[in-house]
Amino acid sequence: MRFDIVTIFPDYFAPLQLSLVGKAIQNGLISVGVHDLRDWTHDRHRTVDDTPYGGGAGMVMKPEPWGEAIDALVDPADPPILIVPTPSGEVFRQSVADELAASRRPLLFACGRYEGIDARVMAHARTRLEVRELSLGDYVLNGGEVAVLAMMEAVVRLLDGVIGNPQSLTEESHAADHDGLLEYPVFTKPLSWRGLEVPEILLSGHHANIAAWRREQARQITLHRRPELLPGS
Ligand code: JEK
Repeated sequence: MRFDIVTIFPDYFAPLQLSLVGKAIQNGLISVGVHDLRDWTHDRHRTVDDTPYGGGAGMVMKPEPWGEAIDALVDPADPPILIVPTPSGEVFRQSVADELAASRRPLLFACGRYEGIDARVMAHARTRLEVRELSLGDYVLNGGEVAVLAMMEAVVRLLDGVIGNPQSLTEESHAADHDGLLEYPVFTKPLSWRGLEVPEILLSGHHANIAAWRREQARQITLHRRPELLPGS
């Protein structure tokens, strides 16, 4: 699967060489291009921003470099989904990660900065491409870069062959079994640590009782932290 990222901070994406996404690149399961938006400017100062029409604080990203970048990176024979992180986007949930991974389409990420990108860039792209304006969540970041790192990690770990142990994804896809509840707590060795013991039930070997205990723990945690996820709320 192909990923391209346009940003004024290419160095932000050095962490993609690490960990799971880095291994997926090394194994040839994905390929990633990181591109500096300023490469599509033509003035001496490589300007990417200007003052907002209608007034207001801050600056807005100019449309022309974005138009040229998208033109250069789109292969009409294999058109990407254009993903634009924005605080006003549809929330990026697991269901969105699932859709993007299943699409197998190339993903082209446009990282804005300042107050965002001139809206005509998205309007024009929509005439040729599928465009998704997505938000990581209800808080304000300074730009799209962190959102792209999170979205890419969520998509890449779903691709066939990326996770060494496919069982861990199979169990996740059974999340329906867990009624969409939050995770139960997990424990490993040692049995006693700083005066805290592993719950005895987990040592019993009684799988049905363990499953019932975990379901109840998940229900309690969900009730306290995310009551809106409980059925009938
Ligand atoms: C992309 C630029 C910064 C900051 C103005 C006024 C209330 C903010 C843009 N979950 C997410 N949070 N933030 C982003 C995100 C932020 C971005 C860009 C994504 C490009 N910025 C910025 C302030 C404002 N708004 C009204 C909200 C706009 C994001 C994601 N994904």
